[in-house]
Amino acid sequence: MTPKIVVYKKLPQDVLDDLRRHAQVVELAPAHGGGHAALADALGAAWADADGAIGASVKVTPEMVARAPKLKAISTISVGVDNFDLADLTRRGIVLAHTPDVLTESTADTVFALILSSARRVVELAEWVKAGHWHGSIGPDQYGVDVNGKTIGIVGLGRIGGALARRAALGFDMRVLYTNRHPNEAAERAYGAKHVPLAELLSQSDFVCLQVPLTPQTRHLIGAAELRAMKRSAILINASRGAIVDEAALIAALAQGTIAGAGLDVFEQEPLAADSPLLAMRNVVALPHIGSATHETRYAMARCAADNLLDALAGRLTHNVANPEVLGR
Ligand code: 8YV
Repeated sequence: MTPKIVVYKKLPQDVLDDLRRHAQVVELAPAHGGGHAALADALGAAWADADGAIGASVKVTPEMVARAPKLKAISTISVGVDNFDLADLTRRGIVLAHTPDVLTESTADTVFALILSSARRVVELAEWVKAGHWHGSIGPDQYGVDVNGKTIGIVGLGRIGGALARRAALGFDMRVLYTNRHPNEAAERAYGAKHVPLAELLSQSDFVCLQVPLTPQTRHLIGAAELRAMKRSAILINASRGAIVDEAALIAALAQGTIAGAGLDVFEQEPLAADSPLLAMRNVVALPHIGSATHETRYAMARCAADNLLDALAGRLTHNVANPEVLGR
């Protein structure tokens, strides 16, 4: 029996064609930014007898899953799996596959782009030049701070955190501190990374980089107290999930000078509201969740997710690839 697959994110044509060779495919690419509501409405009959689904950037709730009684597998085109209720999927015996590894290096590059552009005020000064303000040699008012030789604190030294540690230590001679559920001995040997409590990381780091998955335990991990524990000269970098930071507390901390700045690729609500106070702050670099957004990497993610789905439907992938025990390494 040919399986039925619902596709809810635009796929490269050759990947879609490949799926069509193995399954009946129904495309439900919601309008950009359609999100949860648009998908829930668009799912309708197509979802009710789906065997598999592939997509990203939309919350797939237990209520939606209950409306698809034949569902055997969901393949998310992302490494993050916070759009799913893992316990509910496990209880229903539904495989959830994700796309780790293929996006590690691109995402670590994005984190370093945030570090460098925040520290050296790249976005602000590029806009300053474009606005015609450059009339002579720049002065202390335009100076940034060094990245090389400074201390980076990586909260969550998993795949992306490890790639970040490599860039920091080998590329920028930085001291690497990290917190993690388990020590990462490979990073300690290769990059001199030091496993420390969060409080020590916050008080010692010039750049605090959040690289943990969003789980009930990491939601608002960084709040007012944690921001106060940081150096006043420190910069917070977040390219993992917005809700790991209490955004209201971050806005207050930036306004009060508790920390020096922030480089953000993710936000509690996305897209970020045009009237967010963050966008009026000179010491904030805000990006639209571009962590893995290169042509090469997004193609590799789509290819990986399609292969995962076909493997799961063929019974070659029979467990939750993304399960709580795996997350957070
Ligand atoms: C986006 C990401 O999800 O992989 C993740 O968890 O946050 C990003 O890669 C991407 O938009 C998925 O298509």
